[in-house]
Formats: sequence, structure tokens, C-alpha cells
Amino acid sequence: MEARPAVDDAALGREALSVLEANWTGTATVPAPGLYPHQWSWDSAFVAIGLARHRPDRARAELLSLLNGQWSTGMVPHIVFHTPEAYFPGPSVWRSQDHEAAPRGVLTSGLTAPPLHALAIWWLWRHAGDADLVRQVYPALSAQHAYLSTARDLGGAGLAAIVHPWESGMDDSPAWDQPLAAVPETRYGYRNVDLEQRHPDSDHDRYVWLALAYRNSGYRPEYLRDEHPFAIEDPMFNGIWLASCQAMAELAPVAGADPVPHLEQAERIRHALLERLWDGCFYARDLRADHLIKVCTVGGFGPLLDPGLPSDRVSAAIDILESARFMGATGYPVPSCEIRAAQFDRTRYWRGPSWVNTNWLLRRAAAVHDRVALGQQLANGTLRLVRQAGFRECFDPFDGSGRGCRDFSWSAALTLDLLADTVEP
Ligand code: 2M8
Repeated sequence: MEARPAVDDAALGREALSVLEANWTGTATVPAPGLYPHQWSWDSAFVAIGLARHRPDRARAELLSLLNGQWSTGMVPHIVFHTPEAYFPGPSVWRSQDHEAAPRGVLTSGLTAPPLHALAIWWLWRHAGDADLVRQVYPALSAQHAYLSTARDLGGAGLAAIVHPWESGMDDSPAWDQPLAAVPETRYGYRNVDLEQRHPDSDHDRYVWLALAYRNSGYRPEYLRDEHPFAIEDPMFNGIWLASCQAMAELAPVAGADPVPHLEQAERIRHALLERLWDGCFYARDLRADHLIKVCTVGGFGPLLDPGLPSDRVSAAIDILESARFMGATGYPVPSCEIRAAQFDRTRYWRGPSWVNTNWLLRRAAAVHDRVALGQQLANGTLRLVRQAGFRECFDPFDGSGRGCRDFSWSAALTLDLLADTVEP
């Protein structure tokens, strides 16, 4: 561990807490003021993880308010709208209130997001020991996992499929370029506020097309299975799900439930990840074109979250992560796309920049595989980014300059978690 004056860490921690305070609406933490004025699903899980050792009360409220938006199908939506603040695509696009499975009195999107929530509850349990919370949310988390293993197993092999780039959390990843090209090109004329760093217009119109097509089907699982043109088995989404299944197995006894079904689910996911997504590294599989999408992104390291991943695959994946294809050549961890790929772009959202949340997930992966030096490198590199550039949304992996919005909640929250681990007791 690098020695740093404690006063710096304390000041950084105070700044992180004040960002989270400012982004708290009284009900939930928005990812960032202005650009993201509602509650996002995996953002809330990261916020809860970061607050677990500082404000467990707030972490608990964050996750409970997100779960208020859960549908009776078990689906946890990727956005819960708590205020009337303008955002596109907002409630008038999703029309959740017209769907019988959506909760009453809460407006939500109709898509889901990486299922990090059981891992977040486990984190909170481990650090704050709130057994009541575990018992309270266990049925909701079980329902979320059951939804994924039924309505979303579109490939029939044990993995959950995402049906929109937004469901990956890595919207503009080059992994989605090919499958998106198969989506009809329509002009909606929608413009995002910071389009320069984001989607080429046609991709964004395709995002909207996909959302409307799913909504117009009545959010039917049969439509997803038989007709929807975008269906991908993503290694990060499924790696996170697997880690959450293992968390559920540890939470089950606290809730008076049987851990075995969760362990069996984790085993099914592991088997399918290895059988279907591995070819020298983990790639996403396009279920419609029926092939692997051969671009190596940070999402390909998601299965490392599994402590049961065979050691030869762990070593092979970590070799790639540490090589000049990823963090071996950039000054800062971890570029969101392999830097030698034609699609790599250090300036564009999820196509090159480094993100605090994926750094945190990989640090967690390093911890579960006892890769101490890698874990320290990830933690120290991430802390250097936020010290130099602030709690930005993402960062240039070569020079560490900040990109996207400022005062970004998960960057602040996960900094708190990293500080809690690196500061000497
Ligand atoms: C980004 O996603 C939203 C759409 O949901 C967007 O592109 O406007 C992603 O970075 C996603 O991972 C994140 O949850 C969300 C809010 O921070 O922003």
C-alpha cells in the first residue's frame, strides 16, 4: 500500500460524503444533478456499497426505495422516477402505469440493469449486520433472480439476456455495434445533452426504437423470446448475477431460507459462461446472429467476480487485463475497451474511458482470487484518478483527465469504500 497523509484521505472522504449528501433527494441518490435526475438501479447498488461503512441507514434507504419500483414479475427496473424532473426517456415513454405488473404509485422504466443488488445487500450485511433488512428484502431479491432465470433466459442455456444496451449499464460499448446495426434505422430527432461524448445519432435512435418496440409489445416475455431483434448474453451482466447468487446463498440462512438453490443457480451460470462465452477471453454472445461478438471490453472481466471460476481461466483473463491490451499500457486502470481495438476511443463514453465502478468490480474480483498486488493497483489507480480529477463520471485512461459529468455519485461512493480499505486502522 502507498503511504498517503491521512489528512488527504479524510478530506477526500468528506468531499465524497458531501457529494452524496447533495445528490440525495430525500428518497434516493441521483447519479448526478441535472443529467441524471432520477434513481438508477445499479448506481443505487454502488451507492449503498460505498455508504455501508459510513451511513448504513442511508444505504438501507437507498436500496429499499429502489425495490419500491420492482415489478410483480420480479423485474427491478433500471430507472425509478421519484420526481417530475425532465429526463428522456421518461415516464411518458415507458408508460409503466399502464402495465399491470408495474407497482402502483411509482413510475419506472421497463428495462432492467445488472443485478448487483444482492451483492450490495450482502455488503451491507457484512459491514452493518442488519439482519432485519436481509429478511425484509430476501423475497424481493429471490423474485428478481427468478425473473432473470425464466423471462430472460432467452438462449435457454442458463444465462440472462439483455434486450437493450441500457440494460448492460455500458450503453455505448463497442460490443453492441454489430447487434445494433441489425435494428431498423429510424429518425426520432432526439438529442442527448452531451452527445459529443456519446452515441452517434443513429445508435441513439435505435436505442429509442428498441425501447418502444418492447413497450409496444406490452413488455411480454414471449415477444422478447421470439421477435425482439436485440438479445445478448453479456459476461458482465451474468458475472454480476453469479456473484449476487453467491451473496444470496450467504444471505439465505439469515432469512431462514435454503442456500442450495442459489448455489445451484451460480453453478448453472458458471457452466454456461464457460461453455458459451469463453474463447480465449469472455465475449458477449449475440443470440440473434448466434455468434460471439469478438471485441474485448471491460465487460469481459465480469466472470472474474466468481470465486469458483477455474484457475486457468482466472489466470488467462487476468493476464489480458494486466497486459498492454488493457491496464498494462494505460497510466490508469481500466480502459473500458481494449486499447488496440479499432473501436477504442479514449474520449467516448464506454468505448475507452475508465470508470470507477468497473475498477471497483475488478478490485473485488482481485480480492476473491487473492490477487493482492492487482487489487492494490486498482485501488491506488482509482484513488489517483479521483484525487486528480474529482468525482467525474469517467476518466481518460492515459492522462487521467475527467470526462462526463461532475459530482457523480458512484465515483464518490466507491471512493469511500476504497478509502475505508486502504486507510490504516
Ligand atoms: C448511463 O446510462 C444512461 C441510460 O440509462 C444514459 O446513457 O443516459 C450508463 O453509464 C449507466 O451505466 C448508468 O447507470 C446511468 C446513470 O449513471 O448512465
